[in-house]
Amino acid sequence: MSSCPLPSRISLNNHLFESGVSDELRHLINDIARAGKYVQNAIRTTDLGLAGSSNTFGEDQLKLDVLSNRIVKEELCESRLVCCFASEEESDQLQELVPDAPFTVVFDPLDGSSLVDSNLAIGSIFGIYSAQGKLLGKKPRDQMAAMYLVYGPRTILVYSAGKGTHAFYLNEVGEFTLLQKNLTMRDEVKTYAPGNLRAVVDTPAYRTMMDLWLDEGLTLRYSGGMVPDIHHMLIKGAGIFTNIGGSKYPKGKLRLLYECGPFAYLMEQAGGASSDGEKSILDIDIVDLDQRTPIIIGARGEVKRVAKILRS
Ligand code: AFP
Repeated sequence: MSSCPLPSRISLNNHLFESGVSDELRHLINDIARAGKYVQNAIRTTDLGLAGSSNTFGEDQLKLDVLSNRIVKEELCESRLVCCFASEEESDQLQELVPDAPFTVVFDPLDGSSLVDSNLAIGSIFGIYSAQGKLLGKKPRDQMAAMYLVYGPRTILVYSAGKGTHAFYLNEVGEFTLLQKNLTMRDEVKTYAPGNLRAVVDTPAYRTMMDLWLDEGLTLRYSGGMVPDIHHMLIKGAGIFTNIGGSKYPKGKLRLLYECGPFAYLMEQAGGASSDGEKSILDIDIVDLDQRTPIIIGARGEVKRVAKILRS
């Protein structure tokens, strides 16, 4: 290595290698990153119309949802490292790719479909588990890695493989290059991102929380896209995001496996916290692929405060 010039930039692959991530996991994360490039291209070039199909939750699928899902599956297949996968856009079954391969991948290929036509930032979310043992019965704490891509004015990739949470940007030649290593959440709240606000109607404690944030003069930062809204907190190093049960979504709108589990992993690796109101999201037993959970995530002290108020 002594004859190597000092790198002028740190690529995702180099960062994974230097972080001691296993070769197989490094290859898989690189392959998922490649899928993100194709999804980004699809967002910019695909017809935004409806696909005429619906996902297992009965939600209409955009052509983009279906295409993004296909893109991710192609890359997972090509990696030859994925034993099974579960996609939010497909059947509520774990689907087999390569028996005996080391990883199980769960993903939401395009989160924020309702924002696509208004050209707001959206994202892809991934959780990576060992293929050893059944997924049902594990907890999100068993993830080996988690990552997301946020497609906005720039395409950003954030991952953790258990040694901190790190951000990369897609540069002009199509390489993910280190933007910020070791994202760190301070115990500070300047912004709040309250999801499923309709729940204030039948969850008085949520209205109490809203009133507190308003009285304390916090700044509202909520786009309706989980990926950019939580990315905002991780990059700023402060804030709170909630999506709790009530009204149309008794258990909260967001899914444990595809959305809350990966973000809880990334947030806690960055020194933040997560809760379902009782315990860390990472400690919830995975009992079925489409289970939903309330989520409180962000600065540690505020997560505790919100959970306490919502329990009251
Ligand atoms: P869509 O995928 O239907 O746009 O939903 C996005 C989402 O799953 C998540 O990204 C947001 O945080 C959440 O829903 C927004 O929920 P509310 O509209 O209830 O605030």
